[in-house]
Amino acid sequence: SFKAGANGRILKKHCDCEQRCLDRLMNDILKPYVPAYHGDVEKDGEKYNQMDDLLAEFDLPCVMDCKMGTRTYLEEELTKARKKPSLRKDMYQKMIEVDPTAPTPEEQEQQAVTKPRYMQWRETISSTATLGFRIEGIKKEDGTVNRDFKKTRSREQVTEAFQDFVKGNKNVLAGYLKQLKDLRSTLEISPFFETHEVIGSSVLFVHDKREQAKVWMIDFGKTTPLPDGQVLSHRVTWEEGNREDGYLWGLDNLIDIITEMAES
Ligand code: 4IP
Ligand code: ADP
Ligand code: MN
Repeated sequence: SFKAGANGRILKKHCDCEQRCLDRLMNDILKPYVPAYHGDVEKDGEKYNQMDDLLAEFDLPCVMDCKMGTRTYLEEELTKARKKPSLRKDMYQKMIEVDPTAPTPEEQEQQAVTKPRYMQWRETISSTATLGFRIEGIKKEDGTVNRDFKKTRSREQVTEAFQDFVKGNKNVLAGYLKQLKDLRSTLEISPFFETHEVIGSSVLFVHDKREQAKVWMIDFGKTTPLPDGQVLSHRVTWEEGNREDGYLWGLDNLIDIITEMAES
């Protein structure tokens, strides 16, 4: 769903929801933490959102995608699944590939699961439910990609994956720590963040051997504005209807883990 664009830009398959967020973010204090957005473009009959390539300023970048929050699906998925459950055979297959014993007898019978069931299961086998973030993938400087983090759940497992990602480099760790703390301070006072439910969005970590280390927020396909006047804490527990996403709670945990790594 991505294409290379002109002059150091990338094209991501268009989505109205993401476009609205990127437009708003360009006028928010979060702007430095989001890829610069350059509007939509059509290429080969397909519509794309055009944004800066965050890797452009790096020399053989190492990249990690951490999906933030304690919830990874929209509340409307629950409503839909109750009203008119759509049975997902593809999600059932993805589930048994990881754990053949995960489906209930009824699900085994149907060879299918609902989307919220799959998404919740993913949250609990990874660190999403217990730490408020999870590692989705890591690309090393040689270009090799590891997406095998579905069962990376404990603080120790996450720490080990981070350690491997930074190859124990303390300068890189300190760089990330400063960036994450700056991001958190900005999130805490951002008008955009206060008024949006941020689901399925990632923090992208990028460093290289020159020890440049930076973080950005990406992926706003499921980030939605709240009704007028409503705000979120992003830290309190989600209960159906309150739309809380646990984003800051997860960021607190991430900062805590990286602080411990930087000190040891
Ligand atoms: C994927 O599961 C991700 O959760 C996607 O979320 C989600 O897309 C997919 O749902 C789901 O199948 P795996 O990562 O386990 O493969 P994201 O886009 O945040 O990565 P949505 O549509 O929820 O964004 P479907 O319904 O698109 O298959
Ligand atoms: P999706 O909605 O398909 O999950 P994302 O926006 O999360 O797409 O992007 C998927 C991956 O593409 C990210 O993990 C990251 O590695 C890369 N990516 C996304 N946006 C950028 C960008 N602006 N610059 C460089 N890489 C990006
Ligand atoms: Mn994504």
